[in-house]
Amino acid sequence: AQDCQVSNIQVMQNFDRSRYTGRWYAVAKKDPVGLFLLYNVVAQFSVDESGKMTATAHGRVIILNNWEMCANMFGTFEDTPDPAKFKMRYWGAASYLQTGNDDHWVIDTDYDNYAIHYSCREVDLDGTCLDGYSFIFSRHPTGLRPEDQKIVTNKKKEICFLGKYRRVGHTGFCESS
Ligand code: AZE
Repeated sequence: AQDCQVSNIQVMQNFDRSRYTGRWYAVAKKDPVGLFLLYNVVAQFSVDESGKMTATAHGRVIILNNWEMCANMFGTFEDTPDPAKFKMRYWGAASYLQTGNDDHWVIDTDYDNYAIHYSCREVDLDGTCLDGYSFIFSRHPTGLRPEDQKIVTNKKKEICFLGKYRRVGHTGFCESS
């Protein structure tokens, strides 16, 4: 499916949220319109006793008046009929950070090395994504293993975001917050 229709995007089959838990380093991102996490982006996924998925994320952001800071963010996930598609409600530890309710789709993951995340915020009249974002996550802060790069490139193409990603660097700067 490469017609770029959001409704045709293939997601991870039989997604297992418990294997997805733990720490993921963002190694690349496709930005949405507006403010977004810049670099040092690390996400931590958990599943509680009732099976509900939650996450925290931290990363460097620049807020409105050019102020650069580490953002501490929280997310809760609402299940949908597709186990790899969630609705994520998110907010920041500080009020001047962002809040929202975004789609959160897991496109592909091997749980141990890489994961491809996708979120379309606004679907265009023709069914393609007008405003969306995506993270490429790795279990390793140093990046993707060479053997995973081909898979990731193919998936970027499938979600029609190929060529729209930037690398996400890691200096460890927001880790202690
Ligand atoms: C995500 C996965 C883990 C939980 C969360 C995520 C997204 C966070 C944002 C944060 C934006 C912050 C801004 C602050 C000024 C997808 C990494 C919460 C989208 C723009």
